[in-house]
Amino acid sequence: MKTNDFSSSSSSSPSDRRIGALLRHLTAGTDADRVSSVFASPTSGGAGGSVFAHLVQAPEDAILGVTIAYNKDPSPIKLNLGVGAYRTEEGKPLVLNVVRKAEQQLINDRSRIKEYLPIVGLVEFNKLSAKLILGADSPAIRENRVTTVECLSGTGSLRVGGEFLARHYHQKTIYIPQPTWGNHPKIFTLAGLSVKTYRYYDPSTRGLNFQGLLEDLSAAPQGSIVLLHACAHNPTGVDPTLEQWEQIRKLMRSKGLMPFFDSAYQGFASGSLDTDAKPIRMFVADGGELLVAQSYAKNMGLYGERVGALSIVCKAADVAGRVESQLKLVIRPMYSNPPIHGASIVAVILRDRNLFNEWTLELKAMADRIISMRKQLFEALRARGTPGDWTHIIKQIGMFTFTGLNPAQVSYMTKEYHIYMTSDGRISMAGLSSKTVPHLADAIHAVVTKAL
Ligand code: KET
Repeated sequence: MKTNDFSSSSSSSPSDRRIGALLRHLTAGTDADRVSSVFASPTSGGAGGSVFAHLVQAPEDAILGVTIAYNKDPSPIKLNLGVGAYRTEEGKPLVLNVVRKAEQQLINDRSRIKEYLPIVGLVEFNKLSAKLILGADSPAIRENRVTTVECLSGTGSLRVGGEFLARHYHQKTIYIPQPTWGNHPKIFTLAGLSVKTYRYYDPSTRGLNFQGLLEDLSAAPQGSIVLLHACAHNPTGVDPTLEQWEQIRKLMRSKGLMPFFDSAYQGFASGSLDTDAKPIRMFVADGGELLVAQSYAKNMGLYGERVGALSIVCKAADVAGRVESQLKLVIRPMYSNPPIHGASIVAVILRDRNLFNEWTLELKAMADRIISMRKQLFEALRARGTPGDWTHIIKQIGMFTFTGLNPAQVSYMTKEYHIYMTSDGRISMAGLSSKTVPHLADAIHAVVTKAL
């Protein structure tokens, strides 16, 4: 088990840890002189110079920076497989039909106003979101043991949940899988938690390192927080089986480890909303407590609307009420209250049986298109006789394939083929189409036969 640089002592207070993390963040990659210049007199800008002149250029984000590089490329054959955002067969972003219908309904309703929402967001949206993830018949919902707050998509939900735990939970360490979505360590460190990793992926099998996972969670201190990808693990596309989830659940409950689920892809893994929520529901069914961060970015295509929810399942209704009161104290100074539009769209779709059914069909169509891209890419490599075992392309689940290509190979593919992807070799299958599969297969074939 590894402790990363970004983690800090678990004995300091959340605000100390946050300040420490911010300092490390600010001074990363600088030498001692430059570090001290951060604290030089703020008015020492020099003759007409800026007081910010000492700033070093920060690198672009490892995922979102790929799109920036792609946008700058004038090549007509360029292909963006970086960010996890769905594209149609024509390579275009998709606004779901149900979303258009819901928006029309909202616009036609002249009684709608633009007042502030409560700190916890749109209450109907919160109730419907809890039902969507925990199941309509969830005992926790029936017993009023769940509190749900609308947050700024998945990222905001993780951030609010992280800060709530840093303030009120007795253990300040969160274990995240190795590897994981690149924003996780930053979100939780800045929320005031210490971040450690547990083994997850085995590059030699391109599958789950289940033994390593169990060993690391067994060795974690009693009560530690554990970040779990609910489904469609990012970036590996490797999920535990339901039997493995059951073993993880038993182990975690026996050690009082606190599950914090990140559900950014509900419906995208299997095509079914209920199937993809099963691991979470297994943990709810045992009566224990947990957190879950939900995002509607991918499954409703509401990326830029920033709509998501944080639910905390508690053991008793009175506790859930007090938890909610404390969540409000986390949210109010952060962004006061969440936006109204995206949550209203989701509420319209989730409350209406017809729209809901239509949504599930559109979602299934997106998931199916991704699965068909997996098959096409696999076949294209087979047809080219590309050396190596590529069955992981069809075995992995969700939006991404973790190809196993190394950073040198990725950069060659970008330079020579104008194919953009994250340097860890992750490709967004949702960005691929039947027309672009041959180009990608040519590039992969070239790069693996080149021995870069
Ligand atoms: N969790 C995971 C696992 C995740 O992959 C993402 C986004 C999020 C949370 C946050 O999504 P939000 O838009 O805040 O609801 N991942 C894709 C986009 C990004 O990096 O922001 C990606 O990995 O490409």
